Amino acid sequence: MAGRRGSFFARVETTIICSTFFTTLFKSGKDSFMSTQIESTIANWNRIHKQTTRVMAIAPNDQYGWRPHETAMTLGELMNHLFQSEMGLADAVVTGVYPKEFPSYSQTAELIEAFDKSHAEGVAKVTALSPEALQEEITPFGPQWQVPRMVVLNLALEHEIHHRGQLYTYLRILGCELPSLFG
Ligand code: NI
Repeated sequence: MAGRRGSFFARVETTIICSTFFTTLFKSGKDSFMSTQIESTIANWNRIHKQTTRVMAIAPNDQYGWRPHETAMTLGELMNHLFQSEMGLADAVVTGVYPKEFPSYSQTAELIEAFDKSHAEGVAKVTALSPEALQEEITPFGPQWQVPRMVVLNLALEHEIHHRGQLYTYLRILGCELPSLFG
């Protein structure tokens, strides 16, 4: 009886040890997968930022009021939108709140300087988040859209690429000599 009970407890104990082992193994595998994914997203984010500012750098200061259509943003609004929305989305990833007010600029050189600075700050704050925190859900645009922080970070990249293409077209219409985006 004692032997049977002993083997029963031994089995329970083995099961507990094994499940703890596999849970730990699975969790560390998941964490290292997330860390790799975050590192790759940050590397992409830095690359995209460099390409974007290379295009922004040729925007003429004296054309900030120009727009290709009466319903479209002006060049100045589009340039500031690129800078402000990245700042806001990076802030939202970290704090869960999209800010209401942003600085704005009317000169390309100043705007890029501010964008480089806010980008570096955003990258540092996002990099400091743990893989668990990046999977936590937040509602920066209201309760109807509840998403993990990581999704908001990916949205920042997607949004920048979208508006960068728009800026590229603006500058082409304005007759600017465009840099190549890749390479
Ligand atoms: Ni936008």
